[in-house]
Amino acid sequence: MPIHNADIAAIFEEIADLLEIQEANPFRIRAYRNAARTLGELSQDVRVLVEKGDDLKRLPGIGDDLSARIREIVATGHCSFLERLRTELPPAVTELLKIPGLGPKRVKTLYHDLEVQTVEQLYRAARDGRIRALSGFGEKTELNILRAVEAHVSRARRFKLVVAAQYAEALRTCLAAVPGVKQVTIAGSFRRMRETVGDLDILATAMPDSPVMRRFTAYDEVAEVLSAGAKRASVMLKCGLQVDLRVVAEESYGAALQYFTGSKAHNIAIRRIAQTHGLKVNEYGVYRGEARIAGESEESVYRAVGLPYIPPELREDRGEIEAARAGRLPQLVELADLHGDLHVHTRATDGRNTLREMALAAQAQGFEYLAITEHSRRLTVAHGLDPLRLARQCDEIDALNEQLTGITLLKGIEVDILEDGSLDLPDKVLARLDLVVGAVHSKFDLSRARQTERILRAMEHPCFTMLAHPTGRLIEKREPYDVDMLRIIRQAKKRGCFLELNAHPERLDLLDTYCQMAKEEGVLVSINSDAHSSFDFANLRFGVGQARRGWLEARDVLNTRPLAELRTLIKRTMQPSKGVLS
Ligand code: DGT
Ligand code: CA
Ligand code: CA
Repeated sequence: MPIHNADIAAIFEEIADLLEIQEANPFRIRAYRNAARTLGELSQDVRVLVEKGDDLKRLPGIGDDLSARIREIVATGHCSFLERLRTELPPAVTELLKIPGLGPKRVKTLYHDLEVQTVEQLYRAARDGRIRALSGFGEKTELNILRAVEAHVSRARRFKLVVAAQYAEALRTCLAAVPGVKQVTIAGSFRRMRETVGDLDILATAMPDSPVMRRFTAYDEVAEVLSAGAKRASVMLKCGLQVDLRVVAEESYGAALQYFTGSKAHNIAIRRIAQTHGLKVNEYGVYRGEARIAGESEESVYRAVGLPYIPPELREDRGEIEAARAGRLPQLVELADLHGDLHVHTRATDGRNTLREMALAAQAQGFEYLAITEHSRRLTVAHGLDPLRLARQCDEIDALNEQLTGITLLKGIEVDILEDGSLDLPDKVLARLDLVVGAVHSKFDLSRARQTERILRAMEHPCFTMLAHPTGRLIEKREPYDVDMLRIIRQAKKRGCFLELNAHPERLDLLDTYCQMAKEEGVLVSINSDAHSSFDFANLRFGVGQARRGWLEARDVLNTRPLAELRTLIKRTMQPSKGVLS
């Protein structure tokens, strides 16, 4: 049975939860959580790394113990340590930890004093007023628990794109290898590169005698077959992700792909246009009366309604149809357009690889330049750089640039923007660099006015080049902080600086709608990996997907520029002579 990163991550999360209920050593718990995060967000399949004999310890947060656990899971599909822990506690207890407001301590009390082991039992205990009597709970907590359980049960689970991709790509490979199968495409929100995916919608064409349906419902990771017919089936995977498969006739493939790619709003708008032409569009084709006039390709569907092909990432009914009509569709940026990356870390702070390793990995991506942007001293958890260590790294970069050919390292920093908008390193230190990437890593909950002022002030600094992950959101974990993004974008315009689109799968920040805003205001966006290891460059594809959803063309993206042009653009932001240093 193929093991995915997300499976291992889930095992490690569960281990961390169980250790927490047992009140184990906090460092040990954190090690499992960090490892789960690393795996959950990694683009490469860990199983493949294991099979290739790669050293897993090169991954962030993976030491000897965890590396051995991963090998065991990949080899056997099981984790003996987790199994031992599970026998020590009732099975549904970890589910209780997912209820907001319930930590391991409370779960322990509920379990020991009320014999609450499942979410249903928790709900009943709260409803019947039995929880308020427990020490450390009270009536208000009980009510909060009741509300949280209701919300928990009704919330439809969504999957981060990178996680959905791990399942989708494995399943596509499997289905494509079934005899008689011709085409397999993952449609739906996955194809539109939405940052999260509700379920997977797979479309296939196959010979009539192909066993594709049987193979699909018998796929190793299926937990439950929800429905199964000759042409369509739905399954629930063990990880909780639902997958729908439809097998369509070749002549309808384009129409079905167009229909199941969505979005629903886009499809409705397309059908309305079709009606004005006296046409009918459905998943089988485009019809004039009884006659089918298009449907074998998506292009043919759009052509039939008088439109050029619209790329999936734009299909949200956010102006793409009007733009298509007017012949003003953007020529969307592609991964191959990138000439470099302007935000990465190395072993000097919380990254995994050396300068040289990162440089070579960037070169293997086909990049011409790579900016090294470590954390600054304030971020002590990441072992941020002080002026001395930064100066030493700058010397190392100079020396390395002498040796390397075909790739140029740029000297940068990801400097903390402090609460008052000042930067975490002295001006003189910043002035020596090629670029300064500013980031908010603290005080996320300031008022909108204060958070905006803080960032605007940081951008006033004569050495400020780029604002990293501008809203600070972590998908499904932390809401964006409250800022006036239009003012920030206008400040960037005024100062000639740039906004980052951080391609880390948990960030994808700038958000797509703000990309559009930046483009309209004439501010260039830089698609950066924020790589903490040489593997992380693979995440750039998700950043590019987000940029495409934000209508960005190559010319709207800073790091599509060749090095010489890039240098000119970033030099303009570094104006120490005009500022404090003069
Ligand atoms: P998701 O799964 O929530 O991330 O989002 P989607 O966009 O993948 O939505 P899903 O899986 O419910 O349906 C897949 C596509 O099928 C959707 O993007 C458009 C099409 N579709 C579904 N329901 C309808 C509908 O009622 N009308 C139309 N025109 N299209 C629909
Ligand atoms: Ca879907
Ligand atoms: Ca669906």
